[in-house]
Amino acid sequence: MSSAARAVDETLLTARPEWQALQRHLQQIEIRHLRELFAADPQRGQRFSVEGAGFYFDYSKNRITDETLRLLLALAQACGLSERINAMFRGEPINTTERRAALHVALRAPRTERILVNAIDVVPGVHTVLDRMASVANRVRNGEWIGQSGKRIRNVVNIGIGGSDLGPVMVYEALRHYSDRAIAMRFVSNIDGTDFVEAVRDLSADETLFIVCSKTFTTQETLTNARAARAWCIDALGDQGAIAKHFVAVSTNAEEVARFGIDTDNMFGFWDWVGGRYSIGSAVGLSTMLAIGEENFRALLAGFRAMDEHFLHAPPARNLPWLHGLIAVWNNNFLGASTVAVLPYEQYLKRFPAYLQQLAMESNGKRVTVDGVAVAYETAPIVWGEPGTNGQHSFYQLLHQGTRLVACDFIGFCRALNPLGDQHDLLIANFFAQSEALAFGSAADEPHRNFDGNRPSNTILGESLTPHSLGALVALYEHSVFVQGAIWNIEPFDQWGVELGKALAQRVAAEIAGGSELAHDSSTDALIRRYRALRQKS
Ligand code: G6Q
Repeated sequence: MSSAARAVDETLLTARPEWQALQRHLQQIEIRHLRELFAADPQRGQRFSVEGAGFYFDYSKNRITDETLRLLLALAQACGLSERINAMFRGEPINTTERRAALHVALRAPRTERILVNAIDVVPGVHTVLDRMASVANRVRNGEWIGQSGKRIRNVVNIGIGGSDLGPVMVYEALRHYSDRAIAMRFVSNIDGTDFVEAVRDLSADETLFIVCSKTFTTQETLTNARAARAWCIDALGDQGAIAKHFVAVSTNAEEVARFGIDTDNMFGFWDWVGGRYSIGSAVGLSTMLAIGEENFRALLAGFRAMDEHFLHAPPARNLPWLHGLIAVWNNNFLGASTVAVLPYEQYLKRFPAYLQQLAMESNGKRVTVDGVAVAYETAPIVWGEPGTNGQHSFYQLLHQGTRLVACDFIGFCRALNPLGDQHDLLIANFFAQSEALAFGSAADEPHRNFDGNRPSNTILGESLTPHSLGALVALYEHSVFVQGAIWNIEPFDQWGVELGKALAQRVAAEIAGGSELAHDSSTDALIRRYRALRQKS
C-alpha cells in the first residue's frame, strides 16, 4: 500500500455488519452448485431476471440466492447508494478530488429538464451544442460543407485518445450498420506515427475533415497528431487558409483551440463536469453524428436516457444497474473472481470490451477511499473480452477448465442486422450453450474431459442492436460502475494514474531529444543510451 495512504480502511466497509453478514453467508454459498440451485427452484431463470430500457437481464446463472440479494441490497443501503445516485443526478460535486459534478446524465436530458450546477441550469447549453453539431453534421452529410478546392467531404478523421477516442471508435463500430457509407471514418489516437500515416495514406486532403477531439487540448498525443494533420493538409492544399475548411475542434479549452489555429466558430464545447470516458453523448460524439446522422444520434441519447430513468426510478431489486453492479461486487469481493470477461455475441460490438476496460478500470482502479484511506478489499476487476464465437476457439478453455474463476457477461441480440441463412441462429445457439455449460458443466470419468461448471455469468439480451439499444447498454455499464464505486467508497470520476502518465514521458522525451546527462536507474539509463545510439535520426 502507498505510504501516502493515511491508514488502512479496516473500520469502514469491511467492518460493516452488512459486509460481515455477506462474509458469513458466503460459507453457505461456497458449498452449493448452480446445478443444485436450479434444481431446487424450477422458476429460478424467470425469478432472477428483469427487464428494463429494452433489455432482458438474466442473472440467474450467478452463485446467489434470495438471501444473497437481500444482503447485497442491505449493503447498498448501508453504503448510501440511493443518496449517491440522487446526488449525481442533482449535479452535486460528487467528483471530490477534482471538486466538480459528474453529470454525463445531463447530456441526455430532454430540453424540458432543469439540472443546476452552481445554480445555473446546464440543459439549455447541452442542447445548443447538440443543435450546432447537428447543423454541421447535416451540412457535411448533404454535401453543403465544401473543402478548400470546392469538393465535398468524403473522409472524416477523429484525432483523440482515451476518452476522446475509445467511446467514438466503439460507437462507430457498433453502429456501422446505420452509418453513411459515402463518408470514410478514421480514428487516430496513438503517438506512434504509424497510426496517422496509415489513417491518411489513401485519403485526399481536399475531401478530408479532421476533428481534433481533446477536452483539455493539451494532450501530447492528440496535439502532436493534430500538428501532423495540419502539416499534411497545408502541404497538400498549399494554403494555410485550408485549416478553416478542414479542421474542427471538440474541446473545453477555447484558448488552446484558437492558439492551434482552429477558428472557435468551428469548435464544439463541453464542460468540466463531463469526464472523458463518460463523454460519448457530448460533442465528443461529433464523429458519431457525422457517421450515423442527427436522428440516429438523438436515438442513441434517448437510449442512454431510458436507462438513466430506469436507474433512477426502478426499485433496487428490479433495477438493472443496481443488480449488475452488486453482483459484480459479490463475484469480485466474496467469490474472488478478479477478472470479468465481456463476451458480445454481436460482431458490431467488437470494440465494446476495449471501451469497457477504460470505463471500469480507469473509474474504479483505485486503492484509497474518497477520504484517502487505503482500502482493505479488492476494487475494480480486470475487464477483458472478445466477441463470440471467436473467443470460444481461444481463451474459453480457461473459462471452462482453468483454475481461476472468471465472471462472464454474455451480450447478444435476437434479431440479426445482416441476416445470412441460419447464421444468426447458430451464433445465438453458441451464446446460450456457453453460459449453460459454464453454469452446469458436464461430468466425465476422464479428468481431462470433466467440466465442473458452477462458473458465474450474466446474460444481457436485447431485441436488436440499434442506436437506442446501444445507448441503453452503455448507460447500464456506466451506472453499474458507479454502483460498484459507491460500495467500495472510492472516487470513480478522477484518473490521477492517467495524469501521471501524461507527465512521465515529458522528461524522457527531453532527454532523448537533448542528449543530456541521465540520472534514472541503471536500466532506464541504459535503455535511453541504446535507443539514442540506434535510432534513425529524422
Ligand atoms: C478519461 C480520461 C482520459 C482522457 C484522455 C484524453 O476519462 O480522462 O482517457 O480522455 O487522456 O484527454 P483529452 O480529451 O483532454 O485529450
